[in-house]
Amino acid sequence: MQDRLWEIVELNPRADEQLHYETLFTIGNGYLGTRGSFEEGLPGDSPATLVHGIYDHAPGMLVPELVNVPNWLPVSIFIDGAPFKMVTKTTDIMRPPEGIVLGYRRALNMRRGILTREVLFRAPSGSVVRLEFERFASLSDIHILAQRIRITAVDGNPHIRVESAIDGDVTNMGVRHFLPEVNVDDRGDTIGVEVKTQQSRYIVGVGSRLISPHRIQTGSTGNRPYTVTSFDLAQEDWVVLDKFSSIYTSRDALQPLDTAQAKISEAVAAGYETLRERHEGEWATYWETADIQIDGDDEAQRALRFTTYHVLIAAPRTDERVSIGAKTLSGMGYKGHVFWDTELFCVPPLILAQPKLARNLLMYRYHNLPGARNKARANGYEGAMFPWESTDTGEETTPQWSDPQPDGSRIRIWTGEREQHISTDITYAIDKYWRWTGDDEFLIKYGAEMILDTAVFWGSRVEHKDGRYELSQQIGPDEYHENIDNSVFVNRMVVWHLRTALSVLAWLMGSAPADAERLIGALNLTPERLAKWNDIIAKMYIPFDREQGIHVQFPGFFDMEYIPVPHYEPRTTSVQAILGHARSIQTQVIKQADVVMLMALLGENVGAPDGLDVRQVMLNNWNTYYPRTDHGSSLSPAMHAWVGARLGLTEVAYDMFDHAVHIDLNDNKGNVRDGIHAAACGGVWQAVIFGFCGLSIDEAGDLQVDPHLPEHWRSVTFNVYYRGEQRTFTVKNPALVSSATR
Ligand code: IFM
Repeated sequence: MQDRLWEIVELNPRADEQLHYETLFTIGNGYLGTRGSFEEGLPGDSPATLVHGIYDHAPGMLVPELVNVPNWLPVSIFIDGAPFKMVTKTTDIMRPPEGIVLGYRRALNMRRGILTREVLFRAPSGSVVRLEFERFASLSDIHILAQRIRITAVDGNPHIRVESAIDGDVTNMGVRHFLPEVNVDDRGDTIGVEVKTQQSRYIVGVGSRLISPHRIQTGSTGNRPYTVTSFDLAQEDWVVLDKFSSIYTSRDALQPLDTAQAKISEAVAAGYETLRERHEGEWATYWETADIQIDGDDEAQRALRFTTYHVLIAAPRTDERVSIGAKTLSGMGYKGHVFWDTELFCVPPLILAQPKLARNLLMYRYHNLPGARNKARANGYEGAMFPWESTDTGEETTPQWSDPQPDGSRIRIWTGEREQHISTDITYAIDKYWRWTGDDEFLIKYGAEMILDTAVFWGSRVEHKDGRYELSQQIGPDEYHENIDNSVFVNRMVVWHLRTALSVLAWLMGSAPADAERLIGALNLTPERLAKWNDIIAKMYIPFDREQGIHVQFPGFFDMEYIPVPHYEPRTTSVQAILGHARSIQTQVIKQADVVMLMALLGENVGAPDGLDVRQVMLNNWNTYYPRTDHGSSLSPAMHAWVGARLGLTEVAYDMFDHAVHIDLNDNKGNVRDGIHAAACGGVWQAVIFGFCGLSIDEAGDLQVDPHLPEHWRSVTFNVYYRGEQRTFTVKNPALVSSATR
């Protein structure tokens, strides 16, 4: 196993890059995510542990956000009385006033799900020590967090003091989410902190125990309980310290802190090596189906493993009432809210690689149907209208106003009201899950209800005008153009949605008639309603320019100022930022794949009027919209890679893929400190499998590949689940394909 292609390595730590690396080096297990902050802290750092489902709406905040829970990482090491810190510069390397880092290597091993750091450090006393840190969030037992620290005296005979703590005074960048009463337990070997969120009243218990071969002592300062151990190290001698922590919340235990402390006893009894072995075993099963092997492009290989790793650590393993936020559990961006990013970008890779995880995510939407029904009712519609931004309650949580701009003004945010395609995006994911897994039970019990009730919503939402159906005041994927009438993406996807709803209902009537009856009654699926759906399918307005042979993003789009986006290169920001918000919304600059997104989702089923060749129309669409798109959203490049590959435009598709797969690694958007771009991570997986490899289900229900690999990729090998069976593919370049069933 070549771990070089499984590792993200940092060799030269720079203060101005630490927030970026904290995000990249997040560890997690689908229950929580912990940013890669240093154990000893660093000025300006942003340590955070985010637990799925723990949201709070603090006083004065516009919307609820995921809560940063008490920090389990802190370990301070004192060498001959002086603290170890990441000091990288000094004028006197022999007698450094604060110590100095002589050598450093930090690596995230994605195959093993383990973060390590090695530091050679000279203390102010002159002693040189090697510090080796290792940590993981167990994938085999999601409540176990483990750290190992090995300290070696390389030169000198230092006195070492280690303080391991839990920090109960954490905030979300200054916003405090906990009630003032904090339960601090420093009585026994296993210290603990229990807090309660202010508005949502979730209880979070964090326990921790330091295992040292030397005597330990516990105590606390304020809301920070700690354990201390100290000893002398003779030259070339070393010591290993293990720290086991555990987190439970009132979402999963009646007494979170007690339960966490009991879990730590279990962890201590099992021992560090055993826990690590079990953890690595679980990772091996994840990678067996999630890993895509690219022969011929080591950098793409490593980067693709990185993006896949982040989807996997964000996906809830056992909990079907939580979902993946746009920035995973790796940062505070978008306040941990769940968008369409989950269903259209993260769920599809999981459907193929880890279908149970995909099912959990779809169940989150099922459990939140009441919120979607409330939203429809509150807006004067029928059925279920899912929120654009969702949290633990399933209610709409999109803020109506932006944070203050530099001039103090706030911008109105319309997406919560107008970006209604989310309901169809969810239906798309459910349909895909069903087709790939054949999980009829899910469809019958849960999926069909979501597909049908969101169809009821669209049936009540459309407007009947001049013999056709229209949808006014929408926001499509291109969010630069708000409140537009007849977005081709939305209108076409609604037609797809209603067709899907009708065929699901027909299937239910044949395969599960009692359930069909149940849903017909519960959702009031009268013959008139179904007839209207058919009428909408037949008469929906699909904006199309016959002369140009293109789908029109929305009527009036081409009347706006044309901006040649490719002329604005090189750039490190969006063209929208360069032109300014007010001007750019009056131009043809597109934020992200919109008509191109439609082509990704529907392929040739996007359709073309009689007499026109759909492939030619797709190519025309690409040639029209690609040069107008500024990829202001991280969701865009991967979708362009997918569609570009399907159209045989392999070179540009590779450029887009390369950009997308490095969005976080290279901080292409300059905001990775706020968290991983979940959608880009899931998007690149799809770009490779559905785009470059062209995997699809054919009319007969068989899997087919239709490769358009980048020129320098020799082959791509991957495993997918299809209808409960694992299938292995090796797609060769040029088009030499073999498939085998295991
Ligand atoms: O869902 C996306 C949207 O499409 C573009 N702006 C960011 C959101 C969250 O990633």
